[in-house]
Amino acid sequence: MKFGTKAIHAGVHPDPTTGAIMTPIYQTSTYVQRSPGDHKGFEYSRTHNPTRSQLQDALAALDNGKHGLAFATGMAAIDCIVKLLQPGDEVISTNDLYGGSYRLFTKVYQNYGIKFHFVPMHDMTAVEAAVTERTKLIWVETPTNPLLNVIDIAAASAVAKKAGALLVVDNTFSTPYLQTPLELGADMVMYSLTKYMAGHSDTVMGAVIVNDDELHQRLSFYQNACGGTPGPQDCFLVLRGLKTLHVRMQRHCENGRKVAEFLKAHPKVEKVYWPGFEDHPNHAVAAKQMRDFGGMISFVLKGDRQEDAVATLEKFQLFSLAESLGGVESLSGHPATMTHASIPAEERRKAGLSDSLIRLSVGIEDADDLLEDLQQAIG
Ligand code: P1T
Repeated sequence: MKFGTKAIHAGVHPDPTTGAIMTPIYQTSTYVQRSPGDHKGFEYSRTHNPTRSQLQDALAALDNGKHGLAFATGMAAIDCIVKLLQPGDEVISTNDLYGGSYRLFTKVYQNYGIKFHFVPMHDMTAVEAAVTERTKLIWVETPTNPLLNVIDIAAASAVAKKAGALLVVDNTFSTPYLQTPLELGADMVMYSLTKYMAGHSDTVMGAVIVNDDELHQRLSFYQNACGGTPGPQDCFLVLRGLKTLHVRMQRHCENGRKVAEFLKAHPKVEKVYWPGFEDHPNHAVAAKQMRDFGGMISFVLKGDRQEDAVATLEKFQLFSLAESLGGVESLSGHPATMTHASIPAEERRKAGLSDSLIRLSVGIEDADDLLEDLQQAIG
């Protein structure tokens, strides 16, 4: 089955009692048993819920994976993955990543005796150099948030296999429409479903997709034992969003290209970060592992001054200034003070993240209106 058909049909089925074509919202905490242990596969909604089950199956199908696990937020999904580790274990992570992931790693799990190495992962020799006999997890985000570096998933998988470590790919920016990491050797794919997957800026959720049965069992143990599961209403909203994922992503990519090219040609713009450009340092890797280049773009104005970036952000009319990304509406952001403020300034600078960087999530509005808004804001 092709992607667009799967987005609409995979994992879901008409309700057996009424024939309802849309998955019902099973707003229930518990399920009646005929005799102790004699039930229909559902005992308690933290553990299983039919709306969540259909979403999990749909998510697994889109990533060509075997098992899907849904969480209350993207951070809860990341938290569940890190729970696979023991004190003394080491993680190698990209040094350019979502600020909340960095905060969870350094401010929470470092206190539990897990060591994190942050390296520029688009250079695979830096990853190899950080491997020790304690390396248990390799954390890839690609393209990265917010600098749009592209990490070679197949190469990272080779390093992980040699080290005996698990490879995770945070696929939030790409979605399975653009990239399917399990097919490139990743052990786990992780999502903030809040973004493109749900797609309408109306819910916060996360997911992990895996192939391996034992890994799935370990993760579902933590999903239930720790309890970071989503409610059925939110699962329904993501299921509804997934049905248009391919159509939305196609337009995000088309508009992304138009916005990236407009910015690159603008005399007041110093640098544009977008993996679709042939002169992007990782373009060859992006062209190899992605089916298109997405709608996330970052840029820096000439002069590299934070006050100019702030003035531009204040002038946007259509690119609303807000955290998050991946919704139908265009958003703008200032990573240094918003999404990446939890990364110390020195670490941000080392990763190449300027305090004057502007991040855009290009929506699916008419591209002409988006370009007009950029023109009036940049001047
Ligand atoms: O916000 P939540 O659903 O918990 O997901 C966290 C998360 C994980 N991974 C990536 C790559 C992300 O971008 C995020 C959340 N990011 C934003 C809120 C943002 O504006 O970048």
